[in-house]
Amino acid sequence: MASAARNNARLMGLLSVAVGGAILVAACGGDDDEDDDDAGTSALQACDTLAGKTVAGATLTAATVAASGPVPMYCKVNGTIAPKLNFEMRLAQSWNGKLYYGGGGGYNGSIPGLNLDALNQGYAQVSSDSGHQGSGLDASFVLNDPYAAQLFGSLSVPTVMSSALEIVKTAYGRAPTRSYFEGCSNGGREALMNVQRYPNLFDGVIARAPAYNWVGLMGAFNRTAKALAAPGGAFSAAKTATLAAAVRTACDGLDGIVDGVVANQAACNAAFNPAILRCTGGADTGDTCLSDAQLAVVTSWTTEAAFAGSPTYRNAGWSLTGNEDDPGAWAAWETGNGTVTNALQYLFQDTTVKYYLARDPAADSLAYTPWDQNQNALFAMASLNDATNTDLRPFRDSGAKLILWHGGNDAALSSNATTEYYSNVKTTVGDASTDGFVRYYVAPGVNHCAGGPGADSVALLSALDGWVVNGNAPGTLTAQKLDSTGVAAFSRPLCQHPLYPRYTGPANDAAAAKLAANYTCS
Ligand SMILES: [Ca+2]
Repeated sequence: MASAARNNARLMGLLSVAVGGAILVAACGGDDDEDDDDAGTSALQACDTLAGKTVAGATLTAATVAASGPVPMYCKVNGTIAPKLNFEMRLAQSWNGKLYYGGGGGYNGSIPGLNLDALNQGYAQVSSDSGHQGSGLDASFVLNDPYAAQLFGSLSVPTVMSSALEIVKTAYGRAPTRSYFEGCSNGGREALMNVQRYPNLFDGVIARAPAYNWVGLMGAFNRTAKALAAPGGAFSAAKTATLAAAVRTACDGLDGIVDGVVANQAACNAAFNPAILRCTGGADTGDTCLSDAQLAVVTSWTTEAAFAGSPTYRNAGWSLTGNEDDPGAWAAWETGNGTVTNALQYLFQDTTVKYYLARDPAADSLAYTPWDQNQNALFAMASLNDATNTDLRPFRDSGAKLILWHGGNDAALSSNATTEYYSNVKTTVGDASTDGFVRYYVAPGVNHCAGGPGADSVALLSALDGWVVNGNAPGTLTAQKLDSTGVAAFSRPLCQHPLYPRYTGPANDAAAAKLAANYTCS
C-alpha cells in the first residue's frame, strides 16, 4: 500500500527527529558524576572481544564504525535471540560505565537508530526490533505468533537486557554501574511497562508521550476516524487552519506573549468554545466555518473515550492547542488533509482491529462497531500491551527514578492521558512520595515526540542521570528549539506540570522573547 508506506516513512521520520532533537542539546551538557570513569576498554578492543562470540545465547557480529560527521567512532554489535529477536548495541569509544536502552515506536519491527546524545556521553546503548520484522504500522505479526505478541507487549526489553548485560560484562569485564531506559510513543509505553512489571530492571526511566493505554487510545483513534469518515466529516487543510487560527486568537496571549504557541492550556480550555465556528444552519458553507459533522469530529477529539470491560479502557480527550495546522499535527495523525485513510491514527487502529480484535485481515475497521464488542480480545490486548498500573511502589522502593514528558501539541497521543496517569499515580502512591521519584513535564507547542513550533529539545538523560547518581532531583529544566544547523533559535523553561512558562520579560522585545530567562513557570 503506497499510502501506508508513505505514512510509515513519515512516522519513522518523526521518530528519528525525536532522537536527533535530543542529541545536540545534551551533547553540550556533559556530566561529571562519580561514575564517569573510563573503563579503559576502547570501542576497537570491545569489538575485537565480541566479534563471533556467543554470549547469553546470542551469536554476535561486531565491527567498529568509523567517525562520520557529528558521529564519533563506535563499536556496533548485532545479535539475534532465537527465534528472531534482533538487537543492536553501540559501544562508545570511551565508556562512561553505564547502559542506555532506547525504546521503539509504533508496532516496532525494526531496530531504532543510534542515539547520538547517549553515545556522546559515553553510554553503551542497546535497542531491538522487539521480536518481529516489518512496518511499524503493521500488527499482522500477532495473528499466528503469540510469542511475538508477548515480546512486543512487554517481554522483549527484559529478554534483550539479559543479553546486553552479559555482553557489557564480556566486553568491559564488569557490569554497568547504572542502566537507563528511554522511549517515546510506543517506546514510552515500553518505558512504563518496565516501571510497572520489571521495577528492578532499570535505575532510571524516561517515558515520553507514552502510549500506555493501548485499548483506550486505539478505541479513541477508531472513534475519531469514524467521525471523519462520516458524511461531511472530512477535514481539509483549510478547515484545520480555520480551527487552529480561532484557537490562537482566543488563547495565544493568555500566557503573556503572542508567539504562536498556547502555553496556558488550562485557561484556553475554558476560554475557547469550538461552537463559535459553526456554519450557519449546520451544513458546510465554506472554509471559514465548521459543519455539524466537522464539529462532531472536534467533539470526538476533545472528549474522553471510555469502553466496557475495565476502568482502564479509556482515553482522555485532546486539548485544542492552536497548532492543529502544524504539518506534524492533525494532517499527519488525524485528518490526512481530507482523506482519513491516509492518517496515522486511522492506520494504527485499522491494523489493530484486523489483527488483535477481529483477527481477520479483511476486517473493515470503520465498520467495526462497537469497539468493545469482543471482551475477550480486548482483555487479551490489554494484558499484553496496557501499562496502566498506577501502583509504582515496587519501582520507588528499588530506588529508581521516572521522568514523564509529553509534547503539548501531540496529535498522536493526548498529553491529557499522561496527565491522568501521573495524577492516578499520585492518588495511589501519595503526593509527597510520588514527588520523590517521579517528575512530569509538558512542553507547549511540541508535536508527537518532537517537532512543532515549541521548544522540543531538552537534556532529559542528563537530568535523569544527575538525579539517580547524585540525588539532584530535576526542577524546572531549559528546553530549546534548534534550527536546521543545530543552533538554538529560542529557549523556554520546561516547567513541571501543572505549571506553564509565562512571559515576564519586557514588552515588544523580540530578542527578550527568545530567552528562557524572561519566562516564569506559573
Ligand atoms: Ca503564547
